[in-house]
Amino acid sequence: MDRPVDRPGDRPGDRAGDPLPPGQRLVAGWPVSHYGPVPRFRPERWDLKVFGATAGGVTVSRTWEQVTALPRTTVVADLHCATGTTSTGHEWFGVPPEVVLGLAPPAERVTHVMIWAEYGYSANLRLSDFTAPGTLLATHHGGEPLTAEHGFPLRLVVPHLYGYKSVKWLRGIEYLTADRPGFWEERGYHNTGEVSTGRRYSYEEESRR
Ligand SMILES: Nc1nc2c(c(=O)[nH]1)N[C@H]1C(S)=C(S)[C@@H](COP(=O)(O)O)O[C@H]1N2
Ligand SMILES: [Mo]
Repeated sequence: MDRPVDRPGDRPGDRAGDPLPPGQRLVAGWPVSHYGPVPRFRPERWDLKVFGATAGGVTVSRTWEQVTALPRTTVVADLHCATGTTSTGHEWFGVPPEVVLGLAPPAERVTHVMIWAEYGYSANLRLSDFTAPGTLLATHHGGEPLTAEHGFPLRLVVPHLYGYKSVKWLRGIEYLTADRPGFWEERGYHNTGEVSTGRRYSYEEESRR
Protein backbone atom coordinates (compact mmCIF):
# COMPACT_ATOMS: atom_id res chain seq x y z
CA MET A 1 0.00 0.00 0.00
CA ASP A 2 1.24 3.48 -0.85
CA ARG A 3 2.00 5.66 2.10
CA PRO A 4 0.79 9.23 2.01
CA VAL A 5 3.33 12.04 2.09
CA ASP A 6 5.19 11.89 5.39
CA ARG A 7 3.92 14.19 8.05
CA PRO A 8 6.97 15.31 10.01
CA GLY A 9 6.83 14.18 13.61
CA ASP A 10 4.28 11.44 12.95
CA ARG A 11 5.20 7.86 13.52
CA PRO A 12 3.44 5.43 11.18
CA GLY A 13 1.20 3.07 13.07
CA ASP A 14 0.36 5.26 16.01
CA ARG A 15 -2.76 6.96 14.68
CA ALA A 16 -6.17 5.47 14.14
CA GLY A 17 -6.92 5.17 10.44
CA ASP A 18 -3.29 5.20 9.32
CA PRO A 19 -2.31 2.87 6.50
CA LEU A 20 -1.39 -0.54 7.87
CA PRO A 21 2.21 -0.87 9.05
CA PRO A 22 4.50 -3.47 7.40
CA GLY A 23 3.28 -7.05 7.65
CA GLN A 24 0.01 -6.21 9.41
CA ARG A 25 -3.46 -7.29 8.29
CA LEU A 26 -6.74 -5.78 9.36
CA VAL A 27 -9.04 -7.98 11.45
CA ALA A 28 -12.72 -7.48 12.12
CA GLY A 29 -13.64 -6.42 15.63
CA TRP A 30 -11.25 -6.64 18.52
CA PRO A 31 -9.58 -9.98 19.15
CA VAL A 32 -8.49 -10.96 22.64
CA SER A 33 -4.85 -11.92 22.84
CA HIS A 34 -2.75 -12.79 25.86
CA TYR A 35 -0.81 -15.52 27.61
CA GLY A 36 -2.39 -17.29 30.59
CA PRO A 37 -5.66 -16.81 32.48
CA VAL A 38 -7.73 -13.64 32.95
CA PRO A 39 -7.26 -12.38 36.51
CA ARG A 40 -10.22 -11.51 38.74
CA PHE A 41 -10.31 -7.93 40.05
CA ARG A 42 -10.38 -7.72 43.86
CA PRO A 43 -10.68 -4.00 44.65
CA GLU A 44 -9.76 -4.42 48.32
CA ARG A 45 -6.47 -6.10 47.39
CA TRP A 46 -5.67 -4.14 44.25
CA ASP A 47 -3.02 -1.44 44.19
CA LEU A 48 -0.85 0.30 41.63
CA LYS A 49 2.78 0.53 42.69
CA VAL A 50 5.44 2.80 41.25
CA PHE A 51 8.82 1.62 42.49
CA GLY A 52 12.46 1.09 41.58
CA ALA A 53 14.64 4.13 40.97
CA THR A 54 12.21 6.82 42.16
CA ALA A 55 13.70 10.23 42.92
CA GLY A 56 13.19 9.87 46.67
CA GLY A 57 13.85 6.13 46.73
CA VAL A 58 10.28 5.58 47.95
CA THR A 59 7.59 3.30 46.57
CA VAL A 60 4.34 5.04 45.72
CA SER A 61 1.18 2.98 46.06
CA ARG A 62 -2.35 3.93 44.99
CA THR A 63 -5.68 2.19 45.61
CA TRP A 64 -8.17 1.71 42.80
CA GLU A 65 -10.29 4.52 44.20
CA GLN A 66 -7.30 6.85 44.16
CA VAL A 67 -6.47 5.89 40.58
CA THR A 68 -9.98 6.78 39.43
CA ALA A 69 -9.51 10.26 40.95
CA LEU A 70 -6.44 11.00 38.78
CA PRO A 71 -6.70 13.26 35.72
CA ARG A 72 -7.63 11.33 32.59
CA THR A 73 -7.66 11.94 28.87
CA THR A 74 -8.72 10.27 25.59
CA VAL A 75 -6.49 8.65 22.94
CA VAL A 76 -7.71 7.14 19.66
CA ALA A 77 -5.34 4.60 18.13
CA ASP A 78 -4.91 1.26 16.37
CA LEU A 79 -3.60 -1.86 18.09
CA HIS A 80 -1.00 -3.99 16.31
CA CYS A 81 -0.26 -7.50 17.59
CA ALA A 82 3.18 -8.81 16.62
CA THR A 83 1.50 -11.90 15.13
CA GLY A 84 0.27 -9.56 12.38
CA THR A 85 -3.28 -8.68 13.35
CA THR A 86 -4.37 -5.05 13.57
CA SER A 87 -7.60 -3.77 15.06
CA THR A 88 -8.39 -0.14 14.41
CA GLY A 89 -10.10 2.89 15.90
CA HIS A 90 -9.77 2.14 19.60
CA GLU A 91 -10.93 5.01 21.77
CA TRP A 92 -9.08 4.76 25.05
CA PHE A 93 -9.67 6.86 28.15
CA GLY A 94 -7.25 6.86 31.04
CA VAL A 95 -4.36 8.35 32.95
CA PRO A 96 -1.52 9.87 30.90
CA PRO A 97 2.03 8.82 31.81
CA GLU A 98 3.03 12.31 32.93
CA VAL A 99 0.53 12.00 35.80
CA VAL A 100 2.40 8.90 36.97
CA LEU A 101 5.72 10.73 36.65
CA GLY A 102 4.21 13.53 38.77
CA LEU A 103 3.04 11.11 41.48
CA ALA A 104 6.41 9.41 41.64
CA PRO A 105 9.19 11.37 39.95
CA PRO A 106 11.91 9.10 38.55
CA ALA A 107 15.54 9.57 39.54
CA GLU A 108 17.55 11.42 36.92
CA ARG A 109 19.39 8.30 35.82
CA VAL A 110 16.22 6.40 34.90
CA THR A 111 16.32 5.28 31.25
CA HIS A 112 13.67 2.54 31.07
CA VAL A 113 10.57 1.30 32.83
CA MET A 114 9.32 -2.22 33.42
CA ILE A 115 5.55 -2.50 33.29
CA TRP A 116 4.22 -5.26 35.55
CA ALA A 117 0.89 -7.07 35.37
CA GLU A 118 -0.99 -9.63 37.45
CA TYR A 119 0.68 -13.08 37.38
CA GLY A 120 4.10 -11.61 36.65
CA TYR A 121 3.67 -10.63 32.98
CA SER A 122 5.97 -7.73 32.17
CA ALA A 123 7.15 -5.54 29.32
CA ASN A 124 10.15 -3.19 29.21
CA LEU A 125 9.93 0.25 27.63
CA ARG A 126 12.36 3.05 27.03
CA LEU A 127 11.34 5.99 29.22
CA SER A 128 10.83 7.94 25.98
CA ASP A 129 8.30 5.35 24.76
CA PHE A 130 6.49 5.42 28.10
CA THR A 131 6.17 9.21 27.90
CA ALA A 132 5.43 9.29 24.12
CA PRO A 133 2.19 10.95 23.00
CA GLY A 134 -0.42 8.20 22.77
CA THR A 135 0.82 6.13 25.69
CA LEU A 136 -1.96 5.81 28.27
CA LEU A 137 -2.92 3.88 31.40
CA ALA A 138 -6.40 3.09 30.18
CA THR A 139 -9.46 2.46 32.34
CA HIS A 140 -12.06 2.76 29.56
CA HIS A 141 -12.55 1.76 25.94
CA GLY A 142 -15.26 3.24 23.74
CA GLY A 143 -16.74 5.02 26.74
CA GLU A 144 -17.13 1.83 28.80
CA PRO A 145 -14.91 0.37 31.50
CA LEU A 146 -12.48 -2.17 30.05
CA THR A 147 -13.80 -5.72 29.92
CA ALA A 148 -12.01 -8.36 31.99
CA GLU A 149 -10.34 -9.99 28.97
CA HIS A 150 -9.10 -6.64 27.63
CA GLY A 151 -7.40 -5.70 30.90
CA PHE A 152 -9.95 -4.48 33.47
CA PRO A 153 -9.45 -2.48 35.58
CA LEU A 154 -6.28 -0.90 34.16
CA ARG A 155 -4.05 -1.53 31.17
CA LEU A 156 -1.24 0.20 29.39
CA VAL A 157 -1.64 1.26 25.77
CA VAL A 158 1.47 2.06 23.70
CA PRO A 159 0.05 2.50 20.19
CA HIS A 160 3.35 2.93 18.33
CA LEU A 161 4.79 -0.33 19.71
CA TYR A 162 3.65 -3.93 19.15
CA GLY A 163 0.81 -5.20 21.32
CA TYR A 164 3.00 -7.11 23.77
CA LYS A 165 4.05 -3.74 25.19
CA SER A 166 0.39 -2.81 25.90
CA VAL A 167 0.26 -4.61 29.24
CA LYS A 168 -3.19 -5.64 30.45
CA TRP A 169 -4.09 -5.95 34.17
CA LEU A 170 -1.43 -3.39 35.04
CA ARG A 171 -0.24 -3.38 38.66
CA GLY A 172 3.26 -1.94 38.71
CA ILE A 173 5.66 0.49 37.09
CA GLU A 174 9.31 -0.06 37.90
CA TYR A 175 11.85 2.65 37.10
CA LEU A 176 15.06 1.17 35.70
CA THR A 177 18.53 2.66 35.35
CA ALA A 178 19.47 0.00 32.79
CA ASP A 179 17.38 -1.94 30.30
CA ARG A 180 16.14 -5.43 31.12
CA PRO A 181 13.92 -7.67 28.95
CA GLY A 182 10.29 -8.29 29.88
CA PHE A 183 8.19 -11.42 29.32
CA TRP A 184 8.08 -11.61 25.50
CA GLU A 185 11.35 -9.73 25.04
CA GLU A 186 13.01 -12.58 26.93
CA ARG A 187 11.31 -15.09 24.62
CA GLY A 188 12.53 -13.88 21.26
CA TYR A 189 10.42 -10.80 20.61
CA HIS A 190 12.01 -7.50 19.66
CA ASN A 191 13.30 -5.48 22.60
CA THR A 192 11.79 -2.14 21.60
CA GLY A 193 9.01 -3.32 19.25
CA GLU A 194 8.41 -0.30 16.98
CA VAL A 195 5.48 -1.12 14.70
CA SER A 196 6.80 1.15 11.93
CA THR A 197 9.94 -0.97 11.40
CA GLY A 198 8.15 -4.28 10.91
CA ARG A 199 10.82 -5.88 13.12
CA ARG A 200 9.12 -8.26 15.53
CA TYR A 201 11.89 -10.58 16.71
CA SER A 202 15.11 -10.24 18.67
CA TYR A 203 17.20 -11.62 15.76
CA GLU A 204 16.14 -8.48 13.87
CA GLU A 205 17.50 -6.13 16.51
CA GLU A 206 19.89 -3.55 15.09
CA SER A 207 22.60 -4.49 17.60
CA ARG A 208 22.62 -8.11 16.37
CA ARG A 209 22.82 -7.50 12.65
N1 LIG B 1 -0.89 -9.01 31.23
C1 LIG B 1 -0.79 -9.24 29.90
N2 LIG B 1 -0.94 -8.21 29.04
C2 LIG B 1 -0.86 -8.43 27.71
C3 LIG B 1 -0.59 -9.70 27.19
C4 LIG B 1 -0.42 -10.77 28.12
O1 LIG B 1 -0.17 -11.94 27.75
N3 LIG B 1 -0.54 -10.50 29.47
N4 LIG B 1 -0.49 -9.88 25.83
C5 LIG B 1 -0.18 -8.69 25.03
C6 LIG B 1 -0.35 -8.87 23.60
S1 LIG B 1 0.76 -9.90 22.83
C7 LIG B 1 -1.27 -8.16 22.87
S2 LIG B 1 -1.31 -8.24 21.18
C8 LIG B 1 -2.27 -7.30 23.53
C9 LIG B 1 -3.66 -7.62 23.03
O2 LIG B 1 -4.62 -6.82 23.64
P1 LIG B 1 -6.15 -7.16 23.46
O3 LIG B 1 -6.39 -8.57 23.97
O4 LIG B 1 -6.90 -6.14 24.23
O5 LIG B 1 -6.43 -7.10 21.99
O6 LIG B 1 -2.24 -7.47 24.93
C10 LIG B 1 -0.94 -7.46 25.47
N5 LIG B 1 -1.02 -7.36 26.89
MO1 LIG C 1 0.35 -9.75 20.62
